[in-house]
Order: sequence, then C-alpha cells, then structure tokens
Amino acid sequence: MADHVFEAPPAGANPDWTIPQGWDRYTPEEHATWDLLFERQSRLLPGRASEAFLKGLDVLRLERPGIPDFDELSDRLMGLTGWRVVAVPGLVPDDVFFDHMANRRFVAGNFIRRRDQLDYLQEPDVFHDVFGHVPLLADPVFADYLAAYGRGGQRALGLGAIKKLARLYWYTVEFGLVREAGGLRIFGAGIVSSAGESLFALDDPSPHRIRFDLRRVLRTEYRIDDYQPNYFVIDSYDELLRTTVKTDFAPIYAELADMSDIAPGAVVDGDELLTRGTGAYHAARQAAE
Ligand code: HBI
Ligand code: FE
Repeated sequence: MADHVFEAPPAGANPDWTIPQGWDRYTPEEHATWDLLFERQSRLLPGRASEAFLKGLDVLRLERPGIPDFDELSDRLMGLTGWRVVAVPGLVPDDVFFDHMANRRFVAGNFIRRRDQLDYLQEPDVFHDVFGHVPLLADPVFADYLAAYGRGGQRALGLGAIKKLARLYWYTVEFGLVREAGGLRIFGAGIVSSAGESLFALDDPSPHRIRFDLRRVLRTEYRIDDYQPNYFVIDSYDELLRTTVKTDFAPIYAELADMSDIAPGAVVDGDELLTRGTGAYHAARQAAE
C-alpha cells in the first residue's frame, strides 16, 4: 500500500490526525508540480467538468499559481458553505475520516506526488484532495451532501456497513458523473484530477454509464488500481442530497445483506444504461497482464 498509511497518528500529528500544512516548507519544484498538474487539467475540463466544479475553482481562486495555503482557502470556503480544509499526513482511519467530514472539515494530504507519479498515484495527495475535491465544497448542495455523508459514515460504522457505504462515496464523490447542459459532465474527484480518466470517463466506448440507483451502487464493488469499468450518472446534486438525507440506510443495509455484490463492469437487470460499454479497455489490460 501507499507509504502514507499510518497505524497511529505519526509524530507531531494531533489526536484527530491533523498536522500543520507546512505551506512555507514547499519547495519551488513542489509548487511547479502543482502548476503543471493544474495547467493540464484546466485545459481539459471546460465543457467536461460539472459547472459547479468550474465555478468552485473560480470562487476559491484556485487558478492562482502554487499549492494553495489551506488557511486562506478555508477562510474563503467557510464564508461560502462552512467547510474548512485541514491537513493530514495521508489516509486516516475511517472513524477519523467521517468525524471530520460530519463536522465540515475536509481532510487533505499536504504532500504532493513526485514528477514520476504525475499520471497516477494510489494515495490522495494535495492535488487529488484540493484540486479534485475542494471546488465542489463551494457548492451549497454538494457541501450539504458531503456533511450528510460524514454523518452517514458515523452511523454505518456502528452498523458495520462501512464497506457498502464506501461504495456510495466511491461512485459519486470520487468517480461520479452528472447529467448537465444536455450532456454528461464529470464531478468525481478521482476523475477530475486525472488527465487520462477525464477523457476516458466521458469519451471512451469501453465503460458502462449507468443511471444512479442507491441500492445498485451499494452492491457494486470497485477497482482502486485502474480506470473504472463503470460510472454512475446522477441528474443533480439535489438528487444525491435527497437520497442521502431522506433515506434511512439501516433497512437498506439489511435488505442488501443477503444479496450478492455486483462485480465492476457487470450489467444487471434493472440497470438503466446511458451507454453500454464495450469493456475493450479492461479486456486489453487483462490480456496484457
Ligand atoms: N483518509 N485522508 C483520507 N482521505 C480519504 O479519502 C479517505 C481516508 N480514509 C478512509 C477513506 N478515504 C475511505 O475509505 C472512506 O470511504 C471511508
Ligand atoms: Fe478522494
């Protein structure tokens, strides 16, 4: 696994795993890595990313050069939706993750990937977390959804249902698509922070694009090591918020407990397919292995 996964808060971290961002310790090369990634994505995303994402980049002034200072970013974000960005050394335990989220604190890695990891790294660095996730936190509806997700995560911990709930996060917050402006747009941070997947998710004939359905998503496994074999499409952030706030998940977890999981890339009865994928990308990767 990644070299930023810790069993206990590392030396210097607070009990809630937060650490000082250490903004003045970033080197010019690290700022230049951010600028390189930012420039590449901001060329790709107009017309491809959700309007709310592009608006968030603008209102949070993320187009300014260099790695953002979390305190400045949080001041602006607080005024908009009550969210803050707090620095952590890497992946934090689920209960810590959900507690911060339920209290509108977005945990962001303070390290940035190396030049030889530009196209992919398994752990959330500052570009994935801040460029990928933070712009949508400026949208009031999405901001409420994520806080509701945090509360849902705390409940799911009690019900031993984290594995299922993590799928909702994965297929929306990380890899979600939204119907917008007469087409499909990206809102998932994992896509929007990746040059290759920003193209693959919308243009490639290989993945399925399936209409979002809560039960279907909670049953569907996902891959963490490559592009997604399927994406789920919502109609609006309102739909996500309503689904998460008005639904009592406990009976759904019970209902799904004796139903099988669905493999990534599978199509099942009841799926409303916006596009049925060819699966060619993953078939070729399989053949190459
Ligand atoms: N920790 N820093 C960090 N960032 C994440 O995105 C994250 C995490 N811990 C757990 C986690 N994500 C997911 O497993 C949640 O779905 C629980
Ligand atoms: Fe993420």
